[in-house]
This record gives sequence, structure tokens and C-alpha cells, in this order.
Amino acid sequence: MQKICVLGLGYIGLPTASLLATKGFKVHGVDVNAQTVETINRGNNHIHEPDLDVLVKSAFRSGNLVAALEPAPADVFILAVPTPLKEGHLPDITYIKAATRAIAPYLAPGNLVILESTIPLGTTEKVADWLSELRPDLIIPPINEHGRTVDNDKAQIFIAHCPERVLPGQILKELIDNDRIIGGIDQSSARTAQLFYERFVKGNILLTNARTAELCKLVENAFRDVNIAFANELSLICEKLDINVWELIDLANRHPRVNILQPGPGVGGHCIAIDPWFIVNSAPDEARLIRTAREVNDHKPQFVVTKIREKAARFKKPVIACLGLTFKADTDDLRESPAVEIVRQLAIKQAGHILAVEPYIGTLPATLVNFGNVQLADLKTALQRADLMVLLVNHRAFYDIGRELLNEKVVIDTRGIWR
Ligand code: SAJ
Repeated sequence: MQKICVLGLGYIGLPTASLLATKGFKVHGVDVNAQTVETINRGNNHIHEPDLDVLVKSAFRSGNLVAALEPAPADVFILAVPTPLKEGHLPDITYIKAATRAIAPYLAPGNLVILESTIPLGTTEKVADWLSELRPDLIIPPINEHGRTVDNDKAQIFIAHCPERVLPGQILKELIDNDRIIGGIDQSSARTAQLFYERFVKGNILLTNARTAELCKLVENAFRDVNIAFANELSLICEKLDINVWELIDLANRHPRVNILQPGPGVGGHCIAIDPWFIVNSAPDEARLIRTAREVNDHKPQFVVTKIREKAARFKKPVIACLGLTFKADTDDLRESPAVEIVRQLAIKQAGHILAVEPYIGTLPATLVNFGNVQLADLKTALQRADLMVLLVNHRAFYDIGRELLNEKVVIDTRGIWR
């Protein structure tokens, strides 16, 4: 297992491909975006992640990482393509299907196919089915009449789901240190994938079947979503009852078995706001709490917008400083950011003139650029000009703002850093 083909050079695929290349594997990275391929083949990085630029550069310099638009023969194929939501909160596995089709002609006996993408229940089995159709000449681990895979000594292709679990902002460390779950389509697939991951992962490697691994990944993110929803719901309750939610949570967390997470302006990023829907979709009648948590978290930006508009209405020509646009602290990652959505809603509803303060970006994101009432500003300007200071992201830089500078302002702190 020396030659690796990685499909999808995004947030997971590129760090994985680069790491493998620096560990001495020969990596052929594939992406459908020609610009991405070009960037990587010049040794550059298109993903925002601490230290990834250094890793990509050293992978490129080692000569072990090459990017291309098409796959190539390999020992291991890793699928790290997106699985977004489509209309009606339904999972869209089009990219998984396209990637499966793309690798099919290159497969040879003994190859291992790994799905690292987050996938709905049963997708690993679907990939096995698709490959059987596309390559009838190969023996793919068969599925019995109950939809379960069965061990077959003669199987020529190994297939496993090994979900990524890395935290944006700490990807390089977590790729190596985190425990990994490997769900084999059959036992020999799981064991073969284990041999591969053991070569670069320091965490424990735990083997199971494909369906359990699929649900395990979804459950991890749904667990966090439900817990954040609990905190967000508390923030609404406290608002109504005029109680400081941050003090309340601090106090409740002094109980030895209570650990409430932090409320915020909503849940962003590409994972937690999406993956729980995959569970709801597979078990709609049973996943009631998981669905409600999603709804609670999705409602939070709207709640924040309403609160800002109410306070802004006190001013004739309100200037509203919105501090932070990213989806979480100390990153420049804007994916599915509730802060961006809040600013967009304020702009649409003409709530005032908006000064967006985001130290990690140089230009407004595309969704905000065409509004005449939104401009990017530095913190100093915002403190001078704003009537309302709205804290949307708990970036380190915002903790140090002198409280005396906020005295004259209306303050809305969605993250509780100025409590
Ligand atoms: N958030 C809160 N309150 C909190 C914690 C988080 O409002 O107490 C918000 C954040 O501000 C952000 C969102 O939740 O908008 C998600 O941030 P996060 O840091 O919790 O998680 P992600 O989306 O960056 O990464 C998650 C991780 N999953 C878990 O921690 C269970 C990561 O390990 C996964 O690999 C990643 O999703 C993924 O790719 O699935």
C-alpha cells in the first residue's frame, strides 16, 4: 500500500494527501477544479487551515504529491468529496457516485477503497454495489439478502468507511492523534484499512462494520449539535426571564456531572449543521430530539437579528458594528457562518449602516459585497462610529476591548465574552 489516490482535495483530502506524501507515500491527488489542481501543483494551498501551507509545500517539494483532474492506478483510493444537503434537508451523494465512477476503471485486484466523506446510512454498501456493476470482472465483497455484507475469501477489492473526525483549526494535529473508526464492508476490508491507517495514525484504531461507522460519525456531530441547542435554548429562556445565561451556565457547570456548552449566534461550519439531518432522514419518526436541536440552532440567527433590530430602532440613523463574520473563533473560515447570515439579514432589512469587523479577512464575502449599507471596518473605526456593538464571534482580539469604550454603546454580546 504505497501508491495512494485521493479524490477531493478540500478540507480533508488536501491535508490527508499532503500528510501521506510527507510520510513517504506516493500520492496522486484528484480534484474536479482545474484551478485547485494547478495551485497544488505549484506547491500552494487553497484551504484555510493553520500550517497547511507549510505541509503542502513540503509534500510538493518531496516530489510525492501530484495533483490531477483524473485518477490514476493506485493501491489505496481515498474518497474525500463533499456530501452536501439538497432541497428538503436530504443528503446529496452525487459526488460520492461520481468519484466511484471515476475510480472504477483504475481498480485492480488487491486495491483498498476508503470513504472518508461523511455519508448517509448505507452509502458504503451502495459504493460496493456501484463498483460491482461498473467492474463485473472484479470480485467485490457481496451483500446478502438482508443487505449485509458477507466475508468472502475470494474478494478482490476491500472497501471501508473511515470517517474523518478532525476539528477545523486543528486538522494537522488531529489527523495523526485522533482515534479512528474503521467500518469495513466485510472483516477483511476493515483489517486491510487498519494496516493502512496504522502507518500514520497515532490514535487507537477501532474496527466495526460499515453501517455502524457511518452512524458513529453522524452521531458525534449530532451529539454536539444537541448540546449546543440546549445552550442556545437556555439563552432564549434566560432572555425572557431576565437572567444572565453565562453566569447561569458557569454556576450549573460547577455540578460534577453537568457540562453545558456555550450559546452563540447559531451553529455554522460544514458539518454540525448538516450531518444530524442525515440521521433524521434515515429515521424520521425516531430522531425527534435531533431534529428539534437542528431547528433550535437554525432559529438562533433570526432571534439575534430581531434583537438587534429592536435595539437599533431607538436610533435615527443607527450605525451597527458587527464583530466577527467567521463561523467560529480565530479562524478565517466563513462556511455556513451564522454571523454572515445575521449581517446579511440586517442589510436586507435596512436595520442601519453596518460596520463588519473581521480581523481574519481582507474583503467582504460575496454574499455581503453588493449591499450599500455594509462595509468592512477596523475595530478602532467601529468603536468610534457605532451606536450598537454586536459581538458575533469570540475572536481573541475582541476580549481585550476596554469596557469603558463600550459604556456609551448598546451592547449585544452573543458569545458572552463581555459578560
Ligand atoms: N459552537 C457553539 N457553542 C459551543 C461550541 C460550538 O455555538 O459551545 C458553534 C461554533 O461557534 C460553530 C459550530 O458550533 O459555529 C461548530 O463548531 P465546532 O468547533 O463545534 O465544530 P466544527 O464544525 O468545527 O467541527 C466538528 C467537530 N465535531 C465534533 O466536535 C463532534 C469535528 O471533530 C468534526 O470532524 C467536524 O465537525 C466534521 O468535519 O464533521
